Amino acid sequence: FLSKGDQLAVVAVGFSGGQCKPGVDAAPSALIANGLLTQLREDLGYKLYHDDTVHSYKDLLPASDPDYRGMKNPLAVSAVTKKLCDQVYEHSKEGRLVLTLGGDHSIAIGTIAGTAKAIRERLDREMAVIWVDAHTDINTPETSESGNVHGMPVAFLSGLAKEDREDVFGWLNKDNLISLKKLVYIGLRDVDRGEKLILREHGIKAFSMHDIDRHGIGRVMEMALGHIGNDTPIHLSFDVDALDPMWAPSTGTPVRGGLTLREGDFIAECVHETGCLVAMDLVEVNPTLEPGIDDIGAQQTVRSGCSLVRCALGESLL
Ligand code: HAR
Ligand code: MN
Ligand code: MN
Ligand code: MN
Repeated sequence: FLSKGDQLAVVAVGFSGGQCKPGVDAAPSALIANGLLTQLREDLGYKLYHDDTVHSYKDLLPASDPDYRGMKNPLAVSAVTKKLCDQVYEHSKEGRLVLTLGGDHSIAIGTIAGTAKAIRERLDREMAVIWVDAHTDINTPETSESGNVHGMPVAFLSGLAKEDREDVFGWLNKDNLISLKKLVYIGLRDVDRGEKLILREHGIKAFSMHDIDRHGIGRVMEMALGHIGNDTPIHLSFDVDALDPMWAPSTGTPVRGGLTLREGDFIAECVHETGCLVAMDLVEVNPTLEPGIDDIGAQQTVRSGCSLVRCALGESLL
């Protein structure tokens, strides 16, 4: 009831400027070449809104983009996410479920800002975010040790990080922001010191791999969804590096000890079951990073990514 159940907008974002490794921009094409859109259309029965382009936003990229407050590519990431915010907002406002294929995780600044605003206007509700990741991506420009904006999206989206300059995320309005009370992390295992302080200070709900080992993924999902509460619109932001490198080796910052693919799929299925999913991001697939031989690692990562999306969109429902 939160979205028009059969209408799915797909936004393909070939952008890698939130971090330093090229290749994550090739993910949307690789996911689509693996048959993802056909599966969503033919097997799952969605009516797709997709313009058959992978957006690279070349016209938005500045000629020169010096570091600002320690952030790398600040103008590019800001301009691209602002445009993406508008695209996602337009779809979400129409009641469509929005699937965004990244790209690195900085693009969530655009997607979440877009849905948060649309859901406020359309349903007068504050949306929840389930962030599935090895990382918390909640560094402020000042706490970040890397300067990579893909480690900062949650800080900008929650208002923890603020910037007046319009061309460096100053375009983010109060309408675009989310509440830290309605944020839940799942899959964490590589959290910076400064980020741990932020989690503690704000009492942010977080389930690490340790919690999943202790309680099992079933109980963790009960607790995660219980925290959000019934009938709350959910934006699922899924970083493929939440999966163990065995299932997703081709990603920029792999961390050992992650989710099995089945656990990842289960998370996605549980979110689907709520009936409250309004948007999903799948990010950080980098088919050009190949730690194995031939293409097997990249292929496995792409297959895993497709599986997560299909599960979130209802594949396993009987
Ligand atoms: N915390 C580190 C940083 O801020 C690493 C972040 C890595 N992020 C991702 N997305 N791959 O989750 O740079
Ligand atoms: Mn498009
Ligand atoms: Mn991430
Ligand atoms: Mn990550």
